[in-house]
Amino acid sequence: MTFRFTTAGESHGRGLVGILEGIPAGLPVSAERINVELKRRMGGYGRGARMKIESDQIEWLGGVRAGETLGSPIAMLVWNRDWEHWQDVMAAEADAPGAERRRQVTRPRPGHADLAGSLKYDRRDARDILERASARETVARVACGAVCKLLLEHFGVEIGSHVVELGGVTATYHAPLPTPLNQAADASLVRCLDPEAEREMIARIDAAQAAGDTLGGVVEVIAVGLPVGLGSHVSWDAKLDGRLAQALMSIPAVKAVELGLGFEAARRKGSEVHDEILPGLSRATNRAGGTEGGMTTGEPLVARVAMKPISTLMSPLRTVDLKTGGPAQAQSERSDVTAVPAMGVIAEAMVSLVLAQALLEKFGGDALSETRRNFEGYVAQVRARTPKGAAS
Ligand code: EPS
Repeated sequence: MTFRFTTAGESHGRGLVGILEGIPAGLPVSAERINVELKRRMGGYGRGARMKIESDQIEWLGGVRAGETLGSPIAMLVWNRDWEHWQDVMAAEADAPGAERRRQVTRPRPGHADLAGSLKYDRRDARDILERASARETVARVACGAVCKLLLEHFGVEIGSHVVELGGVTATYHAPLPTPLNQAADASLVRCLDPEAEREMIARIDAAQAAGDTLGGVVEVIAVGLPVGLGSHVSWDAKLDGRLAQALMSIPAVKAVELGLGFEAARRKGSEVHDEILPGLSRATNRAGGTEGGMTTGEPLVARVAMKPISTLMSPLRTVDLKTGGPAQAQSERSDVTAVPAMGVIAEAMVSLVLAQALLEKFGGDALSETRRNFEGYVAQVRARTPKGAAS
């Protein structure tokens, strides 16, 4: 079964839909478990008023019966509560009562999809672009990712994240990280493990808000419990590191992704980069961040994801009014000061989607029981290759 997922929906439209295909039959799922992830995504200090309006929860539309997946496409719907206030602006039918192009956007925001999208799609009103480019779309990604998380959990894989930088403040943290990681990170208003850095991050968010400005930051995503050999070295598009980078870079406002040492690896000598192999086939270090040759090594997968500051500024930058061609101030609408803590939850979802796909490629299975048999056979095969007398 081909694994794929897609989303539909606009930020202030009726709602968002996620469709996920290729999950084997027999996986226990519940709306409650999916909604936990949606709630985590809504949080974080620095979010705007929109999150006070929404209360994201899924409704199953297909693919699930009596608490188990059916092997058919899983469809989930999340209503936009804010749609109530936007019904006329966002009406789908030309002759819908009150349908009109109110709240047009003709002053594109530097950094947003407004300008390139308006020119490419030949739209006079950039709202036709920004409604879909909005990070609201990630609700549906997180819902699909949450199903994948449940699948991965079934195979002993756990995924978490924490904020390591926000608004130029860098957190200090030491290995081993707390387990479960998300329990510790979610207890912080900015999902940061360093209380001193957390205080400074919050102060900078307050200052940015007062100045009508926005802040970016960096999140670290960690997946533990992975078997060796997900992904492949054989072709460019099979390489897991490349697939992770693509998935993470597709998150709105993300500008860079690092695995393991990332850019730092380019500055060091080989002897200070590569992870020596010890008896039992474990590693002395994990500077690679859990992949070699486009495959998992069995060590924790560690990805860092950098997000630029949100491009809706309350103290707007210079732009051009597309209606007149003259200089103008960019559109400023209600928005977030920062969404870095939420981005961590979205990054977890994207990593879950990539890892679930790679796991199902390796082990197949129309039913979860079949996937498990194949998984256990492979794990036993790898274990048998561990040199005798070595630690397991
Ligand atoms: C967003 C602008 C804000 C954010 C939104 C992303 O929404 P609004 O324009 O309605 O205030 O809150 O994020 C979400 C709604 C969400 O669910 O994450 C943007 O322009 O990208």
